[in-house]
Parts: sequence; structure tokens; C-alpha cells
Amino acid sequence: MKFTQAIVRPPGRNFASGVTSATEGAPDYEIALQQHLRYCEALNLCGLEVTRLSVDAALPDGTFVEDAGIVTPHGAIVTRPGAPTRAGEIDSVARALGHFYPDLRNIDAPGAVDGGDICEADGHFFIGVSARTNERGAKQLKLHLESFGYSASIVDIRASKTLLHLKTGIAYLGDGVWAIAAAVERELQPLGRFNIRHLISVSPAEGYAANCVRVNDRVLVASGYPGIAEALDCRGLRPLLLDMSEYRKMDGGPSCLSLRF
Ligand code: CIR
Repeated sequence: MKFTQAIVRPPGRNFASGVTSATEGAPDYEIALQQHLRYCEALNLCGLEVTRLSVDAALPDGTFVEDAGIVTPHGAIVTRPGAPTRAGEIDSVARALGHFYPDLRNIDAPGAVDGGDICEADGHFFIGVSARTNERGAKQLKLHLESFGYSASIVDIRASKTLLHLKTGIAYLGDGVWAIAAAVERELQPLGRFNIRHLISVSPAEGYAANCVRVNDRVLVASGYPGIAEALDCRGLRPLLLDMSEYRKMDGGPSCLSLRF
């Protein structure tokens, strides 16, 4: 799928007050801002026009815009994020998406969906049920996606100790290539619908980098993880390395920082 647009939101000064399970210390706001700039430049380099939402002091996790929307060529859905502190993120995302998608769909309470739980592979959507996405939300989303003409299946990852979201440990990179964190390969084995032609098994030491994202002819991947960068290169998937250190401290990776369409 050729992307031409992206929506992002730079981190705010209160970025460090967001939700996190990481124990690496608080992120540095100035460094996070610089890393976000580089991230936007990378999207430009991939050919995308970038819409920047304004920072809202009430939304420390607002930079992780991926969780607030699901965007497809046939329609878009505004989510209802599972963390109560993130509820306020959707209004501005809905306004921005509304410019491109006049007929936006929604997830209604008590359904909850985080975009990080949605992994699309050649028109099939895997929907993770996690600590953030509940069954009600997953079912609503499945119906929306089916009404757009896609297929979808629900994957329960609640037993996983390492996956915040489905895409924390897995990425579909197109042409049958998947990057999957070795630590979660076994948990994801029941996903019979994965058409894995080429598996990039991401070593436990590099597990964080499994959250990478194909953007046109490049793959945005965190820098500092040479194994996955080399594996991507070997498959002809050109990695575009980004320093994500401050986002890692807040449980976010390259996919989380944008909505791409
Ligand atoms: C959160 O816990 O909600 C944020 N600190 C991180 C969200 C990361 N989003 C994603 O993986 N799609």
C-alpha cells in the first residue's frame, strides 16, 4: 500500500507523565522532541506529507497517535483507547482524520481499542485483545473492517507478559515478510492465518526493535539493533534507522508515533 499522508503529534513537556511499564528512567523532553523531528523527516523522506496535531498538556501519551485511529484505504475508525488517561486523545485525531475520511466510524463504550493492537497483512486485520483492547471493542472493529471489505480475526494476547500491544512484538512488512520477537513466537503460533513466507525472528536482546514499520519502500526501525537491521537489508527491505531511546522509555516504538495512509 502506497502511503501519502501521516498524522503525528509531537510530545509535550509532560511526556514523562504518560503510562509506562519501562524501568529505564524518565524520558528527556528535549531529546524526545529532536527524535520526533527526525521521525517526521523520515516520513517525508518516504514520500509522506505530515500533518502535525497540536500538543495538549492534558495528554501526556498523545504523541502515540497510532492508538487513536485505524486507517485503511476504504475507511477509518476512531478508537476508544483502553487507558482512561488517554480518552481525550481522540477528538483532535477525529478532526484531522475527518479531512481525509468524511465518513468516520467509532468504537462505542464499553468497547475499547488501541491502534497498536491492530496488525494489517495484505487486507487481513489481526486484532489483539490485550490489556487495552477488549473483546467488545475488537468485535466492533471487526464489523467495521468487514463492512469496508476486509477480513479480520481476533487474537487473544492477554496471557503474554511481554506484549503491551499486538504490534509490540510483531510487524508485517509486506511480501510475506514478518518480523516477530522470538520471545513471543510461541504465544503467536496459534495465529494460523499468518502467511509467513519469510520470518525475521528478532532475538530477545533486540525484542524492542520488532516494532518496526514498513513505509513505502523503507522500514522505520529503531537504531541500535544491528541484527534486525541486517536481516531487513538481506531481504532487500531498506531499514531507515531512528533513535527511539526516549520513546522506548514510555513503551512506544516507531509504529506508535504516526497514523499512515
Ligand atoms: C501507553 O502505555 O499507552 C503509552 N505510553 C505507549 C503506547 C504505545 N503505543 C503503541 O504501541 N501503539
